[in-house]
Amino acid sequence: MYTQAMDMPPPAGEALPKRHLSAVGSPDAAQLTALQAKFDAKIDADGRIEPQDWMPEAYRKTLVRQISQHAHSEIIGMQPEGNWISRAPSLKRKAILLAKVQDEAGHGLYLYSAGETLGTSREEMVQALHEGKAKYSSIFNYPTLTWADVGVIGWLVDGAAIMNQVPICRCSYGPYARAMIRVCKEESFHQRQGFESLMAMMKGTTAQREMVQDAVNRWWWPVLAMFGPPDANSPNSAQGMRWGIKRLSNDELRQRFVDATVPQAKVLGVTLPDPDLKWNDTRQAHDFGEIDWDEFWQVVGGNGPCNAERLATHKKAHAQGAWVREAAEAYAAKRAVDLKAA
Ligand code: FAQ
Repeated sequence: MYTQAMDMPPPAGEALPKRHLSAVGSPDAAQLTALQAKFDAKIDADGRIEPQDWMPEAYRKTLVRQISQHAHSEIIGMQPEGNWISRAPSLKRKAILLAKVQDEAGHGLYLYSAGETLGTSREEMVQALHEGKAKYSSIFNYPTLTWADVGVIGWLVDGAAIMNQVPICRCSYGPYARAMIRVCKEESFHQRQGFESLMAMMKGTTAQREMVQDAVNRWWWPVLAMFGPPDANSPNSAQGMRWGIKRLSNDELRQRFVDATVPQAKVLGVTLPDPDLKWNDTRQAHDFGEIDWDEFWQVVGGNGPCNAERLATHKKAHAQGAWVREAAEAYAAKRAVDLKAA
């Protein structure tokens, strides 16, 4: 990621390095047509677009939107589970949870780096989050009421995240695709630890089993909504798929997730809270009930149970970390002077 981050277009307003000029230095109409044709051919051939390549502005903008929102989700997503680090039931569970939450921070950082290769700084991305211009996943606006919620986040939320992210390993934009490969490996560990933690509780007391079932009841529907609106109401899908950013549609991923999760729920011994959930022999897939899309849009619009708290916590932590950023900048400036003098 670091080498990719160095190989990025300069910030807005700064001169382009020479190697970019032939590709993007005020091309005339004929040059633009040729650049577009080259880009389209690469997409059609399932090639990778790299930061130094010419790309249509709309492609760049879509990637910055999706990658920055993905990064914000990883960072804000640390909060619901982070809330339980000091209350984990054993040293072993605490160590696992600490490692998992730190992994999410790492994912956020890879993703901000991938976003920066498109010419938008991390500062700009964070500012857009704070101003409410950039979204983050709806799922992180729900509270973690009991220890079982931590296991359910691992099993279902990380499970859904993997289902969505594995196809992004083949995304047409190289830095995003490569970041996803490592992220998916780590998410896979997260999913397994969540399942294992729930399994331990299911083998415990009646009260523990009830706690797991209650958490599954509360998280199941918001997890299904995580995949985004139905394909018919997904304004970004068609173009995202044409560009090879999205490989599978929101509904296809949701269906795959339901089909993969039903047998896991059986092994665990929990009931998925959907009376309409049943195997459809004709479709060779599970039918399932209607998602509450009004609730989803309320949460996406900032009115979920924890939206205000999540954003306020992020803003506070960002302000408290200002001295670290200032110290890093001062050190970098000093090193630059030292290197010049050497
Ligand atoms: N929440 O036209 P589409 C994780 C928005 S990481 C909020 O279908 P698109 C790891 C969407 O942005 C979880 N907003 O959009 C972890 C768009 O609004 P915009 C995050 C949503 O981009 C685990 C509008 O609705 N993963 O969990 C949501 O083609 C445990 C219309 O939607 C990613 O970000 C939503 N759920 O498809 C961390 C994966 N869904 O931007 C900690 C990468 C849709 O036009 C603990 N992203 N919207 O204003 C994607 O795959 C896509 O961006 C989708 C949405 C599928 C999320």
